[in-house]
Amino acid sequence: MGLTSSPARFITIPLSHYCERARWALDRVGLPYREEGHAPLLHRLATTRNAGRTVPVLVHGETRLIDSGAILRHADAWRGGDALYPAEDALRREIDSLEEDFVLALGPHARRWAYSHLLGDAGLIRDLWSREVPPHEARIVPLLVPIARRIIRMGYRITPATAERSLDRIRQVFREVDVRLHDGRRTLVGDRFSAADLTFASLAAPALFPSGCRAVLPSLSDVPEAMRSEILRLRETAAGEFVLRLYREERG
Ligand SMILES: N[C@@H](CCC(=O)N[C@@H](CS)C(=O)NCC(=O)O)C(=O)O
Repeated sequence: MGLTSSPARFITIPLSHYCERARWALDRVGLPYREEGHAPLLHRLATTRNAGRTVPVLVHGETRLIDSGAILRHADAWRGGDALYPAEDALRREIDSLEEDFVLALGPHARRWAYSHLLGDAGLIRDLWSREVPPHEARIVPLLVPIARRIIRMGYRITPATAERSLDRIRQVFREVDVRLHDGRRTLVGDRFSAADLTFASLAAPALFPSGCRAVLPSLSDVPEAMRSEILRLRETAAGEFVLRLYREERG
């Protein structure tokens, strides 16, 4: 284990599923941290000061990490290895490759699809962006919402057509995971929970709202009907059930 004794600074947007990915890894290995949640846009004051742009950012002693994947690897190494990434080369390669797929083919699409539904409800967005951020930021959120909604729509290229395509991509990744789980395995790679399971479960969270997820999420009853019914459908797939189980059994 590392020698740094003071808690790491963990800079987040509490709603973010990439932050949940890193948070889960830190919790899993028991690396002490203090989370500093920020409202979208205001997070940049904290991330740019630490040589980053996006969240999550982890500042642990002299080490600054500006990517959730780097935080997972750091957490594993801090624990002495073999916690999220098995030492065996073949398993490690399989996990790396699955993680890359989820980061590229699931993460951005789950976010775009979820925002395509949530951004339409200004009251809901105000509430989600105000939770678990400093009070002075929460007070600014109502002023921020109109401009931030436009920036997010542009930045993540959210239109009805792209949101539909993103939903297709989510379903496709879920189908691939369904196939992998078909032989009755309990984890995606090898016979132990790994970074591949953690990454899939956290990046799928905006499409499943798993109970036990520590990212800020709306309650199912508050989201538009079209979103709710799709989440319920996805929860019934083998991949969806798998994620709900991982949150129950492994998020702890
Ligand atoms: N590759 C990055 C991606 C993280 C990411 O896309 N974070 C989003 C929140 S989900 C973000 O910070 N968006 C605000 C921005 O781009 O400034 C990672 O895995 O850490």
